[in-house]
Order: sequence, then structure tokens, then C-alpha cells
Amino acid sequence: MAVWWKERVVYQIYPRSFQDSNGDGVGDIPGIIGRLPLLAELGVGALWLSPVYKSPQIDNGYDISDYLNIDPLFGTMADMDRLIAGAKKLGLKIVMDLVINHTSDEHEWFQKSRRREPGYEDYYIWRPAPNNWTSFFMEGAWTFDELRGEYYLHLFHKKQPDLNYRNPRVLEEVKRILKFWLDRGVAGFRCDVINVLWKESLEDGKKSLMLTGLEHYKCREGNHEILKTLRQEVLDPYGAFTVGETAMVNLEEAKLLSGAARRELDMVFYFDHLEVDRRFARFVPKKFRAGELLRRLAGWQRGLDWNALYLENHDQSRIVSHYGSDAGAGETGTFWERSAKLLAVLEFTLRGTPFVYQGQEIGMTNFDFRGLERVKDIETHNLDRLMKKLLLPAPLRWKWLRLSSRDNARTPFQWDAGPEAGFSAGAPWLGVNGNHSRLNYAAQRDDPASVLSFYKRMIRFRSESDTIKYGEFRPLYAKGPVIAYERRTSAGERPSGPAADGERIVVLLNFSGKKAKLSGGFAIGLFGGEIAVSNTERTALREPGSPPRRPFTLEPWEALAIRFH
Ligand code: ISL
Repeated sequence: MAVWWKERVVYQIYPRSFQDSNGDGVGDIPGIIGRLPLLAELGVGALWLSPVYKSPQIDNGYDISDYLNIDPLFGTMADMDRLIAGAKKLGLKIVMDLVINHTSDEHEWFQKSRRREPGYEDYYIWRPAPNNWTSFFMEGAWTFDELRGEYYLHLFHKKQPDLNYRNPRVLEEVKRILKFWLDRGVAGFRCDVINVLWKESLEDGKKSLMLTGLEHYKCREGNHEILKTLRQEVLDPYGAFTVGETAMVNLEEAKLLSGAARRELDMVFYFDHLEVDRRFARFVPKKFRAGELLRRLAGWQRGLDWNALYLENHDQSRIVSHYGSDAGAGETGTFWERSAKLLAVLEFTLRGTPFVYQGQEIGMTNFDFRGLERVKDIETHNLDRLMKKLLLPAPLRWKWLRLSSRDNARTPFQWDAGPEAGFSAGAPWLGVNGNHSRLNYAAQRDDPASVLSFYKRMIRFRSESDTIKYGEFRPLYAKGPVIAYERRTSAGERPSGPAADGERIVVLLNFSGKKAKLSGGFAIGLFGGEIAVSNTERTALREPGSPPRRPFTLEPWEALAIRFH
């Protein structure tokens, strides 16, 4: 029996930038409700909401002060119930964002803990003196609390204190949060930095520019115990879905976190495939090599029982600006359009659950800000401060920051060419990209050649193909900007029983703005297939009557899926 999260595509909504319904410049839940029919029309099967719980919004909601209430910025609990019910009517499941590594310092637990109220003294991680750990936000990981007279740990912002899972009461509180939302009708959770919960020791860490101390808390055994307990006691009894966001995870760690037999998470988000052209996580650029992308993808595709497939989220830059070509964004027939479609072919022909981030389906690009003053993200500002301390000149700092800033993904959704792109009747919390006049949902919805229409076709193509959903992955070819891989029906996975016809689908991708000749026997082998997907006008693999040995040439940014029976 196929599980829904292998059959369906998940759509990530960043509520504050999706649709504002009351003119305060921030997206909200009623705004999402109004757009539900369009999401159903796209063909996705579940909606993952970034946090909408009560929060002081220091980290845009990933700093939660009350897990069991909706922040007025986004609406009310009644709105949330209407969203869950409205989604259900359209066959859409709701997945909430579970942030349990840390809370806001304005959560009542932290306020009680700093006052050493009985039972709460060690809900968090307190010490008389800090160790040398650094935070994900490029600062120290400890802050002194005057009231308590001690330092507390925060792997992120100082207003995001880490919970202490050595106190069993903390896990009991988390179980209550999960049950509250599962009882409300959500289908599961995206679990935020879910691989750093257990701090094995508070010893000093090995000095590193990125995250001193990581070895003491990443993917520790205690973390696996927590996940097994939540799975056994709450998630399985509800049949709930989980995808873990697992910072800095490697393949071996991911196997332990998401292997089918491990009974922990159903799948994990890793970062490896989005850092092919980056050093120091995603922060310093280097040359992109398509062959390296294929090598990394092959490792994860063949190494994990099941993959979470994504190219964008609220922390990553826009994929068409990152791996594609965003020149001429919004103009039909440009390489922006064709490369956005190529990236869709990549995502929807790999093995795993595809996640589409809001705006990816219309090819939204990185922001058009000219300087740091328009950027709101604390991570970007902290990184600028760190690079300034390292004496990097301002132009170089901005050159790098504009590539990696999380605000690239957080500019308001571009619904139409009108004021503020139809996102808000007020002043949006973050600048709308000027290219919304050409690049917007309304301009694409009825255009069969648009990126949006192509996404709809790819979502349908995947849903209709067991080979794409369940087939084995094998890398085939990597030369210059061209990569190729195949998906082949394997007897094991098909929910409908043993492999029928041994169908094979070969995917070809040209990650460049130039024509690319495929060499030798590989090309010849293609001619026995038929085109199942093309992002260009190509209708046949070879013009009738052309010489058999003429090399096969891919157009710039051309993507093809060729089916062999
Ligand atoms: O994005 C990353 C790597 O490219 C990660 O380092 C990421 O910042 C980290 O995994 C945590 O991200 C999650 O938790 C943060 C929040 O700011 C992010 O938005 C969220 O995705 C703290 O809750």
C-alpha cells in the first residue's frame, strides 16, 4: 500500500510572505485560505506551513513563545481550524513546522526557568560560565541572564534558548504539543533542526569558523532516542508524517535518522546538493560543476531508503538564480524560463517526495535589493558583521551576502503585476521584487508555455509514473554541463506489485547556455526511446532521414526525459 507522502508533492508556504488579507503588510492565514483553490489546481497534495504560533518574530516565527496559540499577526486559532478544514475539503493535508530544539525567551517556560521556579530550573541549559561554542547565527552561543545569574545556551539567536532534553519533563511537554496539533487534524510535521536536540557534553568544541562545538550535539545517540520515543508514543499511533530538517547532516547520519527500519523520521532535508558551488555551507561561492551535482545526488538517491527532494525553501536562495539563469526573468522564451523548467525536470524525476517552495512554481528569482539596508534577515546581518571583523571589504561582503541571504526566498509572493504584486494592500514587511511586473502568477496561469503550467505538467507526470515515483536511480553520464541519469522500475517498491514492463526513463539536463553535443555510444543508445518530457519545442529525438551517427545535441538549458519500454 503506498503511503500518501510517497505519492504526493508537498508545497511549502512561508505565511508572512504568501498573501496578506488585512493590509498590515504581513501574510496571514486568511490569505492562505483564499488561495487554497489555486494550490489544489497546482496539483500538490499537502501544505507545510512555516511557523504561525505566537512569537516575538525575532527569527520570523522560529522563536516560539506559545506552541498552542496562533500569533495575531497571522490570525486566530479559528482561522487555523478553517484552513485545516478548507484544505481537507480540497484533498490537501496540512503539515506544521515543529521547532523543539529551542523556544523563544518569552516562552513562560524560560521565564520560569530563569526565576528557578521548582520543576523548571533545568528546562534549559544553564552554566556559571560559557564554553567556546558558536551559534548558527555567527555569534557566541551563550548569553548571561542577570536575573538567574548564569549563562544559557542558544544555538541560534540569544532570544532562542535551547531546551534541555536531559530533563524528561521537556519531552513530555513536546509530546503534548504534538498531540494538540494532531488532534486538530494536521497530518504531520516538518521538524526544525531536529538533529541537534541532545547535547552530549558541554565541553569546549574544536575551533571552527562554522559552528565550534558541533561535534558535541549533532546527531548524538540521545537525539535518536528522543525521535524513537516520539515515533513510538505519538507519531505512529496517529499515523503522522515527519520530515526532519537536519543541519550539516551527512549520508551515514541521515541513514540512521530516516532509514525505514529505524522508526525515527520518514525522511530528512540535507543540504549537500545545494552547496555544489559553495564553501562554508552556502556562504562563499565557487564554480558550479554539473558532474559534481550528479555525483552528490547519486550518493543520496542510492544511499537512502527515501529522499526529501527540494531545491528551495525559506532559508535558501531561489534555484533559478542559483543553478539556473535568471536573465530576462519573466520574459517568455528566455533561458530564465527554460532553466526554471529544467530545474523542475530535475526535481520531479528524482526518487523521493518533492517539496515545492512558494514562488518556485512561477520561477521567482533572488531579490533585487542593492544593499544590506533593505535586508531584514538577522543571519545576513550577523554574517556581514563577522565578515567585517575578518576585514573583508564591503563590496565583496555584499557580493557574497546577496547570493546566500535567506531574504532571497522571503520577498512577497508575486501574484500579479499590480501594486505590491497583489500580495498586500499595505506596505509589505519586505520589499517586493521589481520584476513582478513581468514575473507573476496571473501572467502565467493561462499560458501553456509558462513555468507554472510546466510545474503542473511535471506534478501530473510524476503522479502518473510508478517508474518516477518508485524506480531505482542510476547515474548515466556527466560531461561538462550535461548530466544524465535513469529511473528504472524495480520489482521491490511498486505498491501495485512486481515490476511490470521494466520501463526505463532517461533524463538529460544541459546546465548551460550553450548547445552541448553528447558523445559516442551513449547518444546512440538514446534513439530507441520516445520523448516523455521536454522543456523545448523538440518533438523527435532525430529528424526523419538524418544520418544515424550524427551526434545528439542538446539545446542551451534543454531538459529531456526519454522513455524506453
Ligand atoms: O540553512 C542552513 C544551511 O544552509 C541551515 O544552517 C539552517 O539555518 C539551520 O539548519 C536551521 O534552520 C532552521 O532553524 C533556524 C531557522 O532560523 C531557520 O529558518 C530554520 O529553517 C532556527 O530555528
